[in-house]
Amino acid sequence: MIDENPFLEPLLNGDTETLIQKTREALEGGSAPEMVLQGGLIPAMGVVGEKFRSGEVYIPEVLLAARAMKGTMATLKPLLVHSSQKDAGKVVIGTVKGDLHDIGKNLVVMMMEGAGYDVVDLGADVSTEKFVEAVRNRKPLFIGMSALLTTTMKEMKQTILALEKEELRDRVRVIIGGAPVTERFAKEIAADGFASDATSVVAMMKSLA
Ligand code: B1M
Repeated sequence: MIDENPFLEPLLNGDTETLIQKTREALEGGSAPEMVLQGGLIPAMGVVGEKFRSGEVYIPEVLLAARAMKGTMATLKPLLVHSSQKDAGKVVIGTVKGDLHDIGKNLVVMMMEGAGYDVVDLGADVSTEKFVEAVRNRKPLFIGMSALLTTTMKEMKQTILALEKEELRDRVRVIIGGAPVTERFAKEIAADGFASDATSVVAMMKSLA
């Protein structure tokens, strides 16, 4: 039951300290870090989103929740990122232009680093030009794009078209994700891969290798 989610109240209150405390308690109680994230923190964030949509909470609360989530991810990161090797290949990643949502993208980065990828994180609100420049100069195996808004998903297609125009498309595998993104959309824009969550992203990348 989501009401029993111990992370929801501190998240709604933007209370980073209590959220970290609850995270530690769950870990000490034997829950795996992946479970704490997928089964607790992410669903709680989903509830914050629902409450935002229904007008029960406003932008400042969502911002505070996002800050608390980021603080807690720093606690989880060393447990999720097991590998210090960086030999799986290079990835350039970012949240697309016009989109400031970066919590999910940061989780994806953690999982990639944990699997030994050398990740160049361009951050959020990344323009097509910046992605193209990074592919040209950094020569990654993968380019990853994240979008959380239905209005910014189109930027993914723009970037793929720009890579084609610059004759760089064949040099890199394009992978995409984010809450409104689907497998079907990925096919429509001719991306190479799609993952619905951070835990499946690495398996998807390996399947493309
Ligand atoms: Co925004 N927001 N927000 N918001 N926000 C959503 C996305 C929304 C669904 C809320 C709602 O209405 N219920 C809605 C979008 C509606 C739509 O487009 N149809 C929305 C809106 C409308 C907005 C604003 C327009 C609000 C306004 O200003 N009126 C505004 C836009 C700002 C902008 O970007 N230009 C806005 C602003 C914000 C904050 C800044 C306050 C904050 C973001 C803070 C930050 O990220 N630094 C925020 C937040 C926190 C959310 C919600 C509540 C939570 C998002 C989140 O972090 N989820 C969100 C509601 C929701 O999603 N339920 C909402 C947790 C995260 C772990 O999941 O990001 O899905 P997610 O990532 C997953 C997967 O998607 C996947 O793996 C991740 C981990 O499992 N994944 C990938 C993600 N990227 C991937 C890439 C991959 C592979 C997998 O390969 C490369």
